[in-house]
Amino acid sequence: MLDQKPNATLATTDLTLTSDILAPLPDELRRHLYFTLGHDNSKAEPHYFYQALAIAVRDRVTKHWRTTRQRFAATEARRVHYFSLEFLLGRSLNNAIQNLGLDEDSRRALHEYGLKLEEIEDAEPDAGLGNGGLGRLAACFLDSCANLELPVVGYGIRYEFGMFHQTIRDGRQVEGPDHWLRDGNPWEIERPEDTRTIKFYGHTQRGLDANGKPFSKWVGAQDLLAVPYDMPIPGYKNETVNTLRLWKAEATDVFNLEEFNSGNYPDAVVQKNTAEQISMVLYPNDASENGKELRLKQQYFLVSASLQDVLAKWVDQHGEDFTRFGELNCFQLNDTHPASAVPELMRLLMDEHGLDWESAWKITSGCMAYTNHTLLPEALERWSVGLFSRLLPRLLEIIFEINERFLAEVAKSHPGDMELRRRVSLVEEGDHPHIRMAYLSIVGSFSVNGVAALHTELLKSGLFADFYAMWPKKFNNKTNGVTQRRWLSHCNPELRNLLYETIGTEWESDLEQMKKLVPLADDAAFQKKWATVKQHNKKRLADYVFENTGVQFNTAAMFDVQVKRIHEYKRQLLNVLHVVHLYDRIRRGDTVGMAPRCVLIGGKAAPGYHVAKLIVKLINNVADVVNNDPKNKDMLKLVFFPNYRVSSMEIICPGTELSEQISTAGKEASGTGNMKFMMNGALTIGTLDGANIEIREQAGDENFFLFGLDASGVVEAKKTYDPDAIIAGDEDIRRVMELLESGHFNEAEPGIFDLLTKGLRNPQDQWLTIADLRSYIDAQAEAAKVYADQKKWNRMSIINSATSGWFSSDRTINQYADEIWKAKPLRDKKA
Ligand code: B1H
Repeated sequence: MLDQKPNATLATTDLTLTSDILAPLPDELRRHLYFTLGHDNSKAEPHYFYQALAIAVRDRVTKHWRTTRQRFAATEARRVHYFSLEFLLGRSLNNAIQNLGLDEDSRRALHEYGLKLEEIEDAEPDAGLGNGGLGRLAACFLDSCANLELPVVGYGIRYEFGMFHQTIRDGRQVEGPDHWLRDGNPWEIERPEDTRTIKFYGHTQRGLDANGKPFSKWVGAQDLLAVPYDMPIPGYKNETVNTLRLWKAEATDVFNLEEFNSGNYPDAVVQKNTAEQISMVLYPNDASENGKELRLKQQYFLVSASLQDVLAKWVDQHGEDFTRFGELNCFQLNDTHPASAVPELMRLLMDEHGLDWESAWKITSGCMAYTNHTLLPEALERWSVGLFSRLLPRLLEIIFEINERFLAEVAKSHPGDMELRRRVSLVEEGDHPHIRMAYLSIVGSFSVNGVAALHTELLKSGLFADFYAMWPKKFNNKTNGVTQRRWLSHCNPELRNLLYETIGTEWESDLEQMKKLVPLADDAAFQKKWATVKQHNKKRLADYVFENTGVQFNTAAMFDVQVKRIHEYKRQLLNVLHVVHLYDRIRRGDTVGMAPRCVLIGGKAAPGYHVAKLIVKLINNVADVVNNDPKNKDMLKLVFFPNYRVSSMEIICPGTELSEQISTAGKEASGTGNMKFMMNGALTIGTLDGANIEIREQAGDENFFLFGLDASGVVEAKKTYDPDAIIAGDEDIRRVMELLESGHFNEAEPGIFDLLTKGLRNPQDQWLTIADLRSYIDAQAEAAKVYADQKKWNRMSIINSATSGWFSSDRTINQYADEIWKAKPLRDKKA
């Protein structure tokens, strides 16, 4: 079946040639189906076609992967290592097909079997190795780094189970396991030769070396293995393929053998399980306390394996000379989750490579960079000193010494200011002292960045003000972005084609080109095409909603969407209150000026977050009542979309008209869903929070539905907040609360929502939902009014897409590369 080229033989020793003997894609598909998977092609399930096509495409990726590695190895330039506990990749097949320009070939190959590419792509499970925005950001960043040909490697954990699977039973969230690797993963290659050994527990021993210098050793530790699995990250049509290296935990053979020989076979197996637990499951908490020993183990496991990996490659190339290590390496820490990289690099440089403290510190603090993603106090990591000393005794020693030296400096620069020293100490004192991981990251890094302009300002003026006063130059902003290859080109093929015919193809690697649409915003012919595309995407979304919920969306109605993790600060409750308000109006017969709406809410609640789970239940109950009320003749629909994930956003965001970005101002660091919606022509209704502010700046105030308090207004309002008075003084709001509190949505289960309604009425309510409700209702009415004028709406929609260039992760990554990493693209000079 192989295309026998005369000069290509499998016996060749030049591996670069083997890729040239790949047959045309249809032949490769057949070969893999038949030989690799052992299937009779006439009866195979879509799943096997997916596998076969994925392997065939991967083989083509492999060629560029090898040449990229060779190119990087041959160049002396700063390498970047992106450390993250999460990489929310979603699906890989279409991404690879698109980036390698294999779309037509793939379709042709499947056509022979009467199959469509889309059906086959649906058989791929999402790689859900992340919670939400932070994990998806890491995935978008890898895509942009490959697109820009930057020498960046992602380092993470190969969780056996990703983000849990969510189903809804009786309106409540039920979690199920996400065994995404069950049928094998064609996108990974195991690299056992790069296995690293990781230590836990034990204790430290102090002594004097031959020169009489004191040293400390980590002894009596338990070992386990970190085995790397590499995933290719293809760049967009540039023959660059970068690497995401994910570690799997395994027990060491030595350990098992000892137990086995002592006749203790069951114990050996138990040890193996304990070791493998470390990479077993992603913690699904998103921006709130994890606090568990296993989580700290995961963090250190990732950090130690990755640093050892980088150091081993350094030593291969440069021997034990670390003079230029800091100049040629940079570690970007995705929040504090990998913050133990600071003491671990110190340990490796000193204990394993013999450097003294000063040299090790100069290197470490010169190559670590830290990104903060949240101001929420419950998400700021603090690890108990007790746990740290048990699990990572040598690291704790190093952290204490970093702290001592740092506080001595503070004492010198601020003599007598004990209060300052207490505030900035890496150790929070008390009955149960804790390590403040954010402070450790700041002290150990040369760069600290926030993820949107407002967020960075709030870091500087609030949370990290003392550190900002000490080191103003360390602090910088890098507003988040998303990759337009996935979030426009791939997920919205009809819009992609319209853009191709209107402004060409350059926007795929330079999103600022979208500006060329601005002059067309009022062009009647273009508006018509624009509206037709949106209409088709709404149909696609309506079908998807029907398949997943049984609820039929009317495609003539406004599609109003809020998808993100369920969290009080994101205020899904505010959205529900508005829906209840519309429902109340419909029941009163007051529908003048109301636009028919289909409201979709989706997202996962952390399994232990009771209030968030109750909000899911409320959404489902309200949906049930609203959708089945005979008075409601298709004016209003509400659905809770189950198991929201990357691949569902790919269908949801092109079909969305109104994007809900309604967090309490000052709480959402950036948001990235907001950017995906904007690119796809949705209008935003939102507060002045996170990147919403920049979205409004780019699109223009007149193309954004603004409401609510701003961040300083929130601080001010809290002082005198009286929700009961607001409710009593506003007839619409009073009626909404009455409906909720009368049990109208929970007749069979009285009282179940009391926690929520009491929370809304609580003067201490942190999220100020009632404070913003009037303003929100009015902004929603304004949106409905504009929606009635489709010419105006389409104009605003076009302007939003046209001005979304700033929100490409290519722009973000260019800024990281220029301003933090000092990394240069390794251009493949094409002939
Ligand atoms: C964000 C997290 C997060 N901020 C802890 N913080 C986690 C914190 O498992 N944990 O322990 C997981 C995630 N995630 C999000 O980051 C912000 O809330 C968004 O506003 C932001 O857009 C996103 C990317 O910067």
